[in-house]
Amino acid sequence: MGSLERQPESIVSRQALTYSKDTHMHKFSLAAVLILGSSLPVLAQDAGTATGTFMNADGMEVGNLTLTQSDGGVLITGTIAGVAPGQHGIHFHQIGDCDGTTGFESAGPHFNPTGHKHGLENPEGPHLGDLPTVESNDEGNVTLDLTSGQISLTEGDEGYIFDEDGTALVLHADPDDQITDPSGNSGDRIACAVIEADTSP
Ligand SMILES: [Cu+2]
Ligand SMILES: [Zn+2]
Repeated sequence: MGSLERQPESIVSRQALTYSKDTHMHKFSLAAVLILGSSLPVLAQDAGTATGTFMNADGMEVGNLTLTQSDGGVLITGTIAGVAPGQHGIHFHQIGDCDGTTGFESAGPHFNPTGHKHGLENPEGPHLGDLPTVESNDEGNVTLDLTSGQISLTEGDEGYIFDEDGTALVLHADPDDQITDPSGNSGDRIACAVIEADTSP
């Protein structure tokens, strides 16, 4: 019977994998090298990057960021200075507009193209713009080193951030509780960076 033959198949293949693990790994790595080798020029062209400059509400430059698209998501690196020590909420917001005179309300709500609720721990969440909290050290410096599997620099992806009105990365005064809609009780918006696509070749 088909089902009887099919069922042991997975067991057999599992055994085979254990039995000839070295052979399999060898094949996999060979394949990986071949795939990587053939697509390297394409990867170099398509590897998206973006940058931004953080402003505080007084309009002073307080930091910068770089976004780098990779297979595992978008790597977010950068620094923000002059931030009270402790945990702070940080999110991508829907509009690429950082107007300090509005307390950065100009950046709109969290980036949320899928219509979910706020928070990485919210069963009805998260917003695609939600991120883990970041920490400012005793000198008041935040070092950004995060990866988001939710946003994308690649057009056509669900989390593509370069929609018509752009996107901003916003740092808050308070920690993000990761569940309270719509912004995790993270308080005032204290720094904001408009995300700009890197168009250099
Ligand atoms: Cu926010
Ligand atoms: Zn959110």
